[in-house]
Amino acid sequence: PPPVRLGDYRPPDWLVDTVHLDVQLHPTAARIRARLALRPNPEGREGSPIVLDGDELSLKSLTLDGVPLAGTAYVVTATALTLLAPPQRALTLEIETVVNPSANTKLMGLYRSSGTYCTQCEAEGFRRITYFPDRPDVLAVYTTRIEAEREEAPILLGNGNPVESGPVEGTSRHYAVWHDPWPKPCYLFALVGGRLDRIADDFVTATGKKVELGIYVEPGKTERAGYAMDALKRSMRWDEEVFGCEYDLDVFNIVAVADFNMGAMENKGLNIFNDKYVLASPQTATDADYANIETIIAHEYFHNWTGNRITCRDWFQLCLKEGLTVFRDQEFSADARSRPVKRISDVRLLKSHQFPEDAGPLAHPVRPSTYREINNFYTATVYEKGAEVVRMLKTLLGEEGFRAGMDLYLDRHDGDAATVEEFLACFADANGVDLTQFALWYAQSGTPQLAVSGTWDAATHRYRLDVAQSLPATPGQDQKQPMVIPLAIGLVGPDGRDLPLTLDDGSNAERGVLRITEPRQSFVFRDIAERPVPSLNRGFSAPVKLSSDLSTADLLFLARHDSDPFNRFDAAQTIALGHLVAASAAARAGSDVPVPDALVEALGATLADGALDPAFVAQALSIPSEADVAREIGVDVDPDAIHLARTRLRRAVSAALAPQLAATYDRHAPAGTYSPDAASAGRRALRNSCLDLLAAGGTPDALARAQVHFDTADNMTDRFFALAVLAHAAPQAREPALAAFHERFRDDPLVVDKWLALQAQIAEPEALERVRGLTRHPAFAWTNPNRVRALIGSFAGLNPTQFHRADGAGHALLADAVIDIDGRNPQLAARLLAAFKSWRSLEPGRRASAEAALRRVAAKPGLSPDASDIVGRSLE
Ligand code: B3K
Ligand code: ZN
Repeated sequence: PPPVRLGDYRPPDWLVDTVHLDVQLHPTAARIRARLALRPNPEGREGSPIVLDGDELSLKSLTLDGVPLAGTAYVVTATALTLLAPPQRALTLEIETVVNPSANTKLMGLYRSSGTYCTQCEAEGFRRITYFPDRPDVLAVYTTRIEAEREEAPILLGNGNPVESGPVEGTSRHYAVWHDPWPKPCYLFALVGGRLDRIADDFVTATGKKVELGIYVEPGKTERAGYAMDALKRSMRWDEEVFGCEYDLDVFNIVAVADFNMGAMENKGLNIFNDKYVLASPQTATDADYANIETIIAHEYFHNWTGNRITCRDWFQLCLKEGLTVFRDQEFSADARSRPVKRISDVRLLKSHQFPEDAGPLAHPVRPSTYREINNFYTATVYEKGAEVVRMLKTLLGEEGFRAGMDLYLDRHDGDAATVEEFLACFADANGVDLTQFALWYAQSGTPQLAVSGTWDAATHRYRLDVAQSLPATPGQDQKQPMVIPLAIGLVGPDGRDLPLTLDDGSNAERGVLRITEPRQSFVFRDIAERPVPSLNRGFSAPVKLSSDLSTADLLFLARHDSDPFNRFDAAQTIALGHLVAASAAARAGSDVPVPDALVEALGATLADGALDPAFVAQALSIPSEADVAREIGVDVDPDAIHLARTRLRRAVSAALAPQLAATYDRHAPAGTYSPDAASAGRRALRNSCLDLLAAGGTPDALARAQVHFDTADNMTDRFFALAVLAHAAPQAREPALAAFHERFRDDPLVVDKWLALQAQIAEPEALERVRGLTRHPAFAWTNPNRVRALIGSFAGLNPTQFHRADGAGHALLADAVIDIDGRNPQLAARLLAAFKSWRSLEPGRRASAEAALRRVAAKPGLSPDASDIVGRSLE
């Protein structure tokens, strides 16, 4: 099929006002009767046929206003049902289709997960349930009747509010009717039927309406849903308080399923979740799992306004709901936990996932202008960079200006299928500003680069910052225009205090933010009596790659004194990264370079500073990952050299700081029973970081400590962390620890996933055979996305030396897996394939093997559009 282009958008020719669905659940032949009230769109083309999308449907009957349609009146193809010459007036179509939920391995449309019937419609899954104009700008009011064997599916859930339910007289079946009063696009449709347990709670909204809350899980797992429920209630309150968004139905249900292509789905009033992001107990979930659950529960809930009440006109506008909703969930978590630590981890995620995407063949704008397969655009760029763009808007407009824009957006576009332009217009109108240049953030791909240098004039007490911006060429975009970049800065005086930012014209840099709008700009500050150290891009105010003329001494100073916690963290990371780049080059040449004292000093000072939040210290102790270093090097990357350099650095830091690390470890011994709250999690994170660095030294003492940590852990965070340390650093303790862990949790698939993922990440040549062997382990299933991502995804994404083995066997393993998976689940295959996104930056030998693997995938007969889109763009 030809690519879809933003510029080709046309309003729908036909609208749908109401949808009545009658769904007869059946394992292999579910029957769907759809009654659609259609009318010509006054904004569409006159006299148009009715074109309804369809995919793998079996059409059983079709009537127009109750009269069966003659075979000549319509055409059915593999992708559409077209009524050739319908009367140009409001009319009713009744369509009966049959689908096979048990054979639905794509996990799109109506499928079964461990026997439970469930649906996934975003982006284009509703067409796998019935024929429909499957596009987000067709909004209808849905009434759904679901019928099933009571024995098989005692629970029947739909969107909106429950209307009625009961037995189907004289049969073993029962039914439930749900009505959703809010018009919605079909991608937000959902139903569930199954044997599930429920935890119930309620929430009283700001205006006093009571909402019944339910979380449905596999039988026997209700005690693991409590944290998700708590996160849901906190999200509902937060959205009222921070954005004035109140919930709008009588019920809100969440269902956890074991087979799911992504994290979760925001269907109206009926969110469906990957059970990994619902189920948690101290014994089975880590602190990171709890934090993810909190964030994702919030994210899907927040979509109720940003996504559902205001949806997207077309799929090019995906960031309108995703970037904005990620921004909202980040803010929620920042309020619920430590804001600086949340910011640091969000930026780390952005740099590790989005920056490489933006620097490679899969780069695309936050709002793409063309796609072949929309499911491949649920990317770090649309989500994470999309959130950064919203954050920049807030930085530029200030707290109040941002809120005014959001209020206007929520008011002006409630009920609409909106665009990015309409979103920006609200902020422009509410603040009386022009956002034309800002809009480039949505249109230009690539990570902007900022080069900053500073000069202090002792005679005039002036300090000048010279800033140059550039944006590298990316696929399809050779020429770029300058962006507007909000650069938050500070000038830090010798005593560590921020100096006033008075520009030479007497004005102040508003809220410490410089607006970079030109290719080159200079800013002169006056009354600077002593040479300051500039703290640049504070809080990571813009998603750019910044280079500066700061010396190692300057960075060390910032690492110790910057009032901005993000830059305090970042200064030490910059020192470490600089060293690792040099050390990787040296390692490749068979030599070594000394570890900078400044780095050891910075880490030591951080460890010694009792005033710092333990969670912050844990982040600050982390040595940049191998992927971070590879990205910094950029071309001709040798993963083995990077691994060696990083291992040496960690060993050196470990040796230099061992007494301090051990003391900090001991000071943070657990007090009392496990609690997932941020403060307790922060203490565990710090203690575990100390353990990790100690073990990196490889001393018997450190490894014994790790073994004790493993043996005495009373929660999954500590147990799994210690297991990881043993598996990576203590080859002789590895197998017994892995076996003990498996034995203990063998019946718990989500925990077994951790065990699979960990083994896939061992940076030793045996990892490849181990991964192959694990694909035959009874715990593994090629059909379950969580298992596949845990094993294959972790190998390809988190084990750079072994995935990029010089002999090409790692690349071949991924290609084999993708070719196999693609026949069943194209979305999952395409996701895994994206692990090749930085293949062009590898050294020539590995580049050749990556290319060969990609070409082998490309040559597979019958490759899905999903995989062929990724492979095509990767090779372009
Ligand atoms: N909107 C869904 C993602 C759907 C992905 C479709 N391939 C989850 C989310 O972002 O909230
Ligand atoms: Zn989302």
